[in-house]
Amino acid sequence: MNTRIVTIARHLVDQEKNFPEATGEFTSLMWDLTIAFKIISKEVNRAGLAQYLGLTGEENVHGEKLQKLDVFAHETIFRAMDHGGHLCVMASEEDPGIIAIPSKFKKGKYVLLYDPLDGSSNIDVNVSIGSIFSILRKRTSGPDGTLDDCLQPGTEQVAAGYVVYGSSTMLVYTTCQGVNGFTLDPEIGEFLLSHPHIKTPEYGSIYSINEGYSAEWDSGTQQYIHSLKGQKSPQGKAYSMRYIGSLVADFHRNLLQGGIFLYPASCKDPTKPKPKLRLLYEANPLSLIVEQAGGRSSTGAQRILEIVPTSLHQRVPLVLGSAGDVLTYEKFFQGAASGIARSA
Ligand code: P6P
Repeated sequence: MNTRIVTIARHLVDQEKNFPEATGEFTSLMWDLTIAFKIISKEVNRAGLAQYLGLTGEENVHGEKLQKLDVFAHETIFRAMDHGGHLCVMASEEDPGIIAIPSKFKKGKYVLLYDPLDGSSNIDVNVSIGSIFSILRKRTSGPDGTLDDCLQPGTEQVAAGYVVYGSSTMLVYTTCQGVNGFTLDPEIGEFLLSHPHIKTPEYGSIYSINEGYSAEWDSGTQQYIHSLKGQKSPQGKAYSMRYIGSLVADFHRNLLQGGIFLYPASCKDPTKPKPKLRLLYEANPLSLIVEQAGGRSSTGAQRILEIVPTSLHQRVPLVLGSAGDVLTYEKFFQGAASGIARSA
């Protein structure tokens, strides 16, 4: 039983001590982010009462209708982060291009990529939603961040995290020194350490996938999912399908309990596989977290974190969670693919 009261501020300072060269800039950046998440949490928890229900009528870069809370979350994170002097550039799932730091503010050495409110289609039905963030170091010369600074492989992330706005609001993040979870105590407005040193089980007994699309899956995915049904997992329990349709909520449950989340590309047109989830704002940050927690993350063919991005809103197939389950999936996926290669 963890009896110590550890705020996220204390945790950030303690972790900073592990980096002798640390200037405190990263700690301050993370602190600013937590302020934004507290503000968003307050609004998410009253969405049913506020005027946020319903659509703005506008659409984001992907043609998805914007919920007012999406816009609020996007702007809240920007306004919390644009003046701290720690960032050289930002990019958001809700914005078509890179987001420059206003010229009146000092620029810093970090890059922030974020999905302000993932799963927002669930807002009106009170299903858990989340925010996801990824932090990189600037790698180009000059003070202003560029597109190149954003298009770095996930292995270059210095930190990543998510907030799940559920029965409680939890912030889970890594600075590549393991994964820790903090629960917001709204009475005191503090994120308190509630899940230290999160490790995900090598095998789970949960698989999370939208079975409604099974006809569009590649044959490896179809064979893998079929193989789970009626089977016991190495955990000794029969596999169960759990799918909320909100990435952060599905990921968070599987991270804690073990399991595998899959969003394969649609192969409705076998010549043009069509993935849905975004590399920079969803796949990379969650992949860093799951690997830091002892799990695994891939497209089925390639480690997510090693993909070299080519565009801000690039989409990838995403299979991540318990390492044993993901490895088993990869064998099915690659076996079927090579089988296709053989018959071709
Ligand atoms: P589908 C929500 O819109 C989202 O981006 C993720 O949060 C979620 O995992 C996925 O899409 C659900 O997609 O096609 O199953 O509704």
